[in-house]
Amino acid sequence: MVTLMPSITAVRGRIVFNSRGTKTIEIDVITDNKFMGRACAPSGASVGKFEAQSFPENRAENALAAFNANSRKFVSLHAENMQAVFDALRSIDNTENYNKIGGSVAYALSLAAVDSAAKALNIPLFKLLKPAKPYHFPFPLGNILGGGAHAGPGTPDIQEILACPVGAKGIVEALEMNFKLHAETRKVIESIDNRFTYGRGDEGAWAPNVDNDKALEIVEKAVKNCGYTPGREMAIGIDFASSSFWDEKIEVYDYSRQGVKRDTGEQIDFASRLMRDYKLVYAEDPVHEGDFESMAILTKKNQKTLVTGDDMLVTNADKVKEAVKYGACSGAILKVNQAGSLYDAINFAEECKKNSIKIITSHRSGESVDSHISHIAIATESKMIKTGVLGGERVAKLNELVRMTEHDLIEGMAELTFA
Ligand code: 2PG
Ligand code: MG
Repeated sequence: MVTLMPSITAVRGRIVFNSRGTKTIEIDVITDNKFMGRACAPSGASVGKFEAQSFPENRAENALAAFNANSRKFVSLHAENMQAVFDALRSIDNTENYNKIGGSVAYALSLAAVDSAAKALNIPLFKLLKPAKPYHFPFPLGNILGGGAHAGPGTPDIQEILACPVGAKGIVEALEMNFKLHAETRKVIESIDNRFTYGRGDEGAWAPNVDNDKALEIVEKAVKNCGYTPGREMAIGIDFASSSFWDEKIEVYDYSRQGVKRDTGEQIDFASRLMRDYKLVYAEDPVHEGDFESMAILTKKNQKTLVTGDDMLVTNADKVKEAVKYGACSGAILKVNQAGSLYDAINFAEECKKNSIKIITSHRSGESVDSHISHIAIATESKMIKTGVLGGERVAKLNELVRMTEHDLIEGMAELTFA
């Protein structure tokens, strides 16, 4: 049987709004005149220095204008061919960070293209991205309680305290465990603060007026109240996002909300203590994005924790090579929009796999209701998917995982052994 490759017959871009109400780029790709793929670029609040730049001169209008001026270059490409889309983007913008056309265009175009190709070929997106088994569900890493760049004054300096239901036997059970913990956490906060307003940050995590230590105690108590043993059925994780409170002039981590400053040695000790005391399964960006040496110390010292680079790696294959030289990470966040196009992100995933670094596919704090990342997580053999717990744009990704249980191609949960 001859399978004809789906060809792009039209593209269309527009400015829409993300979950924070700020402008972003959405692109439609039409394949074979009738199969429409659509993708909307997300955006971060804690942004790595070396990420793709979302918009030229930080204006969504400029990204749309650059896309419209070049849109004909994408017509007649094979929609499933990620490299062809990448090459066309690169013929327009060869800058390292996509500052001419905008990372938002690279993201939305490359995702919309494979979305339309999957529809034309009548296969699920994860199968288009990875044609052969094995396929496994990633563990949902849910943001339970947070602060930092995602919430206002009074909340913890630490950006995210996360839950990973490591004991779950299936994806639906895993999601239910995270929902239960999120609800229980609210009750624990109320029990210590009768003025708690139920405020939540950008990703739906509770944003109470507590310091970092109290925040961790609250989540640990909620885990126990749910009947789970921390680290056994339900494990805790942290995204420190420490670049956002690293003061490079005086070389200290400035926990300004708590009124504490830590130098590099103290930060390593603090992060290690939290990993040990709370049996953390996951620790993201415990030191700032440029400090590969300290990450290496933490990775070596804490082998039961996925010591993960986000701002440090910015979904960039060359950064992974650098990290490997130091032994800097055991885990790596994959966010397509940090890299730019899907092709860039898949290269990053290959580099991680080659070096046995575990992949965690992630949302951004500013999101849409798209659910492509649920497919990308499965196709890249991610161990976890970081998507938040509550909020329509978060639940959209989780519900896509639920729908995926209808594909008997997917064989249970990912293996979560670290050594
Ligand atoms: C992070 C992300 C997602 P942002 O730091 O990992 O949780 O946040 O999208 O704001 O960078
Ligand atoms: Mg992060």
